[in-house]
Amino acid sequence: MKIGLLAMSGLRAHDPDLVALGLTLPGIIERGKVIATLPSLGLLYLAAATLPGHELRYFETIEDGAESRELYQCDLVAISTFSAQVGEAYAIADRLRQAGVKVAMGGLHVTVQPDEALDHADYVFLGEGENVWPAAVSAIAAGSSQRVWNAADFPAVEVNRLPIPRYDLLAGRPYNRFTVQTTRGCPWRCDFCASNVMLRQPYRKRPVEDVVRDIRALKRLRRHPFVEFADDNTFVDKAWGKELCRQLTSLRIHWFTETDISVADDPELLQWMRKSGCRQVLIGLESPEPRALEGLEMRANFKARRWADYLDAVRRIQAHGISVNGCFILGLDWHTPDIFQEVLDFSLRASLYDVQITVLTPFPGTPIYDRILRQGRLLEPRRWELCTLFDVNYVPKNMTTEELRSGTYWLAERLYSSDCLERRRRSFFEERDPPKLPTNSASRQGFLA
Ligand code: B12
Ligand code: SF4
Repeated sequence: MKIGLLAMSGLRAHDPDLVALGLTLPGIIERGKVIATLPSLGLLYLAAATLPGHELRYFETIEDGAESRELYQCDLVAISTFSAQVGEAYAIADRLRQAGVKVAMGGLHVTVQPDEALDHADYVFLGEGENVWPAAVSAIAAGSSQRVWNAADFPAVEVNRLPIPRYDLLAGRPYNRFTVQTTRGCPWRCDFCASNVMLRQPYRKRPVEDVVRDIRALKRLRRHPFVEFADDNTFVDKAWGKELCRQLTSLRIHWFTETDISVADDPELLQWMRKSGCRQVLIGLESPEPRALEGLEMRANFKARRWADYLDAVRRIQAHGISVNGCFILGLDWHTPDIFQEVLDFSLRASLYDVQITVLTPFPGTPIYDRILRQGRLLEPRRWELCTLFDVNYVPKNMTTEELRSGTYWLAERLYSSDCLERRRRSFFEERDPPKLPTNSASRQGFLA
């Protein structure tokens, strides 16, 4: 079969005031340019898992959310979905099906809303794709009428046997960054989290050699790629993390990842990270106000327990020349209108190199979605296009919806102004140490033991 893989590209936001703000603020423009064009790693994994005998092509939606004409020459189109763009994805699927092209949909959104997706797709996939996809493609090619394919009915994906994502399908496209995965999932369970944890698998680390193998494959495409690890929480296991960094060092790349604050506890790990090309870690601090963190992480109250160390931990990481992108969620239950000033103050005090502010977003399938719905606080249920992390679609507990919106603009204007960017970053450059190479071999032995 001719199989098209369709990624819904670009960033999304609907609130017109916020969009206007995003177009003018240097901090937002900077980050937007950097990430807006990342390719879909999920689809590149599916491509790698496809059995020989099929022709594969990778597509991105065009700027206005439309699809390429060439997609209509495919027999089957696989679309990957997040909530914010699922309406656009359904519209494309409807058009393709009207033209006789079969459509398969998978990814985070349809995994939790399969019934809705069945109105638009011939085949709906739940969970991780690598094991279910090859069997489904063979069955579809043979004319099977099975419409729902659940990864839970197949052997679990073993991350020590993942193939190299088909980066080669991206050749000729102007990406400046690429994603590679080193781990899947996260050991924590935050009530708002809509990441890979939704795919319901435990936290898994890949063999370091396989990660290196994948980056070498990328380097055949771009000699010095900037790599974003598409992980939820990379450095849970510090010994494994050091081995990863040791092996990355020879590749001479620059990289970015998402991890939790405990990375600050291990200076040797931080040194290896810096040495191996780590430029930035993105950390979900969520709130400078401690009461809002209570119970947010449901397994061990991890975030509330770490709050007292936030300022120091950020300093320890940045002192190693690794910038921190601190993420805050605005509108958590304990937040009053004071939260905007508090985030601003904390960001300046901690000299956070980058700050990401988002509004609390009830993504389908999350505990917070069920709670807010139950409490009658969801403004427009099922308007998934508002799941952008920037659009407000619920009534906060300790402020009004309008206060949350206007407070977010107020904060964005200040945080991302040239003046504030410079103040936050000046301290980063002043306080960081030159990278030191760890000489102690004890931890290497520890890792191997
Ligand atoms: C890299 C990334 C991006 C990149 C690339 C997006 C892309 N096209 O893949 C960029 C920067 C462009 C991006 C943009 C956005 N993102 Co983003 N992004 C991520 C991140 C960090 C990693 C995604 C990833 O590569 N995962 C690894 C791959 C291997 O996993 P996967 O995609 O889930 O695919 C597997 C399965 O889902 C399944 N599968 C997926 N698709 C299909 C299709 C078929 C047919 C089948 C069979 C299987 C299948 O098989 C795959 C392999 O197992 C995640 C966080 C996370 N950890 O998930 C957030 C995340 C996905 N993003 C999120 C959001 C909100 C956005 C934006 C809406 C932000 C905005 N305001 O614009 C946009 C919209 C995305 C878009 N245009 O489609 C949310 C989505 C939540 C949700 N449920 O919808 C996440 C989870 C972050 C978060 N915690 O809130 N994002
Ligand atoms: S620590 Fe991050 S990735 Fe892990 S569950 Fe919480 S929000 Fe999700």
